[in-house]
Amino acid sequence: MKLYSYFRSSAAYRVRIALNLKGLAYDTVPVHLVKDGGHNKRPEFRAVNPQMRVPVLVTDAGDVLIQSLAIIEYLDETHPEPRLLPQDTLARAKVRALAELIACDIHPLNNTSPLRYLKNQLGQPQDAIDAWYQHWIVTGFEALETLIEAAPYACGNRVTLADLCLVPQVANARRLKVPLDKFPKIVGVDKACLQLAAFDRARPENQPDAE
Ligand SMILES: N[C@@H](CCC(=O)N[C@@H](CS)C(=O)NCC(=O)O)C(=O)O
Repeated sequence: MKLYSYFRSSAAYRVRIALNLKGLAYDTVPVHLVKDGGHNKRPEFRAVNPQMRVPVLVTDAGDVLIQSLAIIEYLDETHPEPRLLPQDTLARAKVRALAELIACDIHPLNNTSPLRYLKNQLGQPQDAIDAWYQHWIVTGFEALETLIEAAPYACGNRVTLADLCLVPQVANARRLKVPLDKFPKIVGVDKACLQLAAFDRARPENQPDAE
């Protein structure tokens, strides 16, 4: 398999963890999201993903999959061990809710395109953009801190899709120096996950395109 990725992309980070947990080998195709206004905007990448975002997973059969949550669910259905979404319907809804809280409600507000728009089209200064970034992480984390179990993972004693979303979002928060002392459960889940080799190997600094 082939994963179009960028070392700092938290959406790609989620998929890297899933692939590692399931023991699936893949080649990384780095797509630099910053250099020259973003190599993701080049026609050759647009031909792969018209949305011009990473991650993109190309399966061994040549199928092209986009959107990290859809990719992870595909991997979970095709390679069920270890299961990232519980079989129990109610438990599965709870895991998806936490994953979506991060992937749909926090992450899009911190993404490269909206941040660039704030800067270039709306003329916002960097300190206002950083305040925006921090605000949406803190607001989301306040809810997440209440909802997660931290026992030791977000939804109990098994790693789930919720953890695959939480760890990359914490990495973003740390990079932007968001204070995390109000969120001991989130910090605890992050620590427990990063002790697992699959999470550690997926970290931005351990990627072939890391800078
Ligand atoms: N909802 C998408 C988000 C994908 C996404 O926005 N990826 C970011 C990197 S984390 C990206 O490629 N950004 C490029 C841009 O915004 O121009 C997913 O979960 O895969």
